[in-house]
Amino acid sequence: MMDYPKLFIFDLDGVITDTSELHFLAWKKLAYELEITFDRDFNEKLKGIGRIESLERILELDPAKKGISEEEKIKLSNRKNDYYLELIESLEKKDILPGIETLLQEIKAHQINIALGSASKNAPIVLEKLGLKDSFDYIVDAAKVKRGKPDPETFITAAQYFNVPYDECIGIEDAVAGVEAINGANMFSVGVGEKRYLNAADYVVEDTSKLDFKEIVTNFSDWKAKKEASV
Ligand code: B16
Ligand code: MG
Repeated sequence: MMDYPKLFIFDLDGVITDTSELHFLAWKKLAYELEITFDRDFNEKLKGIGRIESLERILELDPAKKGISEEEKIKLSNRKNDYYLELIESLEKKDILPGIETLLQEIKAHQINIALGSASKNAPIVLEKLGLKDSFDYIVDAAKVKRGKPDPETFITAAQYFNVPYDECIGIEDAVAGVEAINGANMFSVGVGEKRYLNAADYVVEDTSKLDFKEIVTNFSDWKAKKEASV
């Protein structure tokens, strides 16, 4: 018998849309003003990481920036966000990653709840721009999450909102820190990207076009059965 999950929790950047390029451009502009060299490779380390923590990682690239006050950090991260907000202005429906709309429709058709578990405080604006806001039953407020990914808090917040057991939830993530967060919440983790990075995930697909409702649920159902057999 197939066991259906009670909740799907999606990451935003790298799963629903590719805002990481826009985060990169905004950070690059700020880094340039601070005379810090910042490249695409380093940007990889910022995926799924919150705003202030991302800034701190960038500042660490220049030992001269060690003494920057907390107040100044807030100012700098606000400036980066202004650049980012300008860039997301142009986001539209065609920026939704392949396969995502179909997957959302399939989940809805099975009357399963859908949540967004993103580290981004801009998540509601991004979903609005993509025309996807109504597809989500709940958006975790990143501003209220005390411990960001890899801590499971983001995913647990969504499950608690719907009052469903954690092992009845499926989380979908592209970042290593995100997969770790899902696993830490005792949920079924779906990784989107390269297997060699995402080997901790319970199920991995190479890109979003390969996210198939039936495949995911079948794998979830097997995982659940194994878990129950081992108790
Ligand atoms: P904001 P996700 C994350 O999104 C991004 O991957 C990360 O690069 C960004 O710094 C973070 O959101 C915070 O975003 O500055 O908009 O609050 O992958 O968790 O959806
Ligand atoms: Mg992500």
